[in-house]
Amino acid sequence: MHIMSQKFRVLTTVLALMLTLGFGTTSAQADEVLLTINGASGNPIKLTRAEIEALPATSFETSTIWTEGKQRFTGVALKDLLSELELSGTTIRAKALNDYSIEIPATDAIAGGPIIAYFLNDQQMSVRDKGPLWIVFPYDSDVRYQTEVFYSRSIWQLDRVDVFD
Ligand SMILES: Nc1nc2c(c(=O)[nH]1)N[C@H]1C(S)=C(S)[C@@H](COP(=O)(O)O)O[C@H]1N2
Ligand SMILES: [Mo]
Repeated sequence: MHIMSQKFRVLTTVLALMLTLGFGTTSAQADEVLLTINGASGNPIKLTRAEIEALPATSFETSTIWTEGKQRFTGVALKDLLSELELSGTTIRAKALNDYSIEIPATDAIAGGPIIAYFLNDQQMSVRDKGPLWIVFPYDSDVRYQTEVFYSRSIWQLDRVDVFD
């Protein structure tokens, strides 16, 4: 009887720990607002990690000037983000946590073009590793993307996007 209750206590403690360390952490991150979008409508759209991951996903492999060897990026294509949220405009101003800011012409948002990546090799990226959101182009697919103009549009630690004309 005594041994049983002790086992039960150990079991419930382990379960509680799993909930707080495992499940708890995961849902907190899923609920975290990663991106604030301002379009013509005026009301800012705040997207959590879960909401961003629920948008149509695109993956590609490419090398980059910031990483070694081929890397697999997964995210929402800029094109799909604009269409899913019904955002229109000629220009996308992207801003980073460190207040780096760059304008990306909406004409860049094409199929086979840039994505807002949230996974690098199927793993979340920490702020230290250019995450949690990083606009990446499929550099290997087009030499045009292997230029300073597109490197400058490859904004990491992205947290705000404004779409305007
Ligand atoms: N968040 C963030 N993204 C950024 C930058 C930056 O300062 N902060 N610099 C941009 C510029 S101007 C270029 S050319 C490329 C390359 O930067 P690097 O040479 O410092 O790696 O990253 C771009 N993305
Ligand atoms: Mo640059």
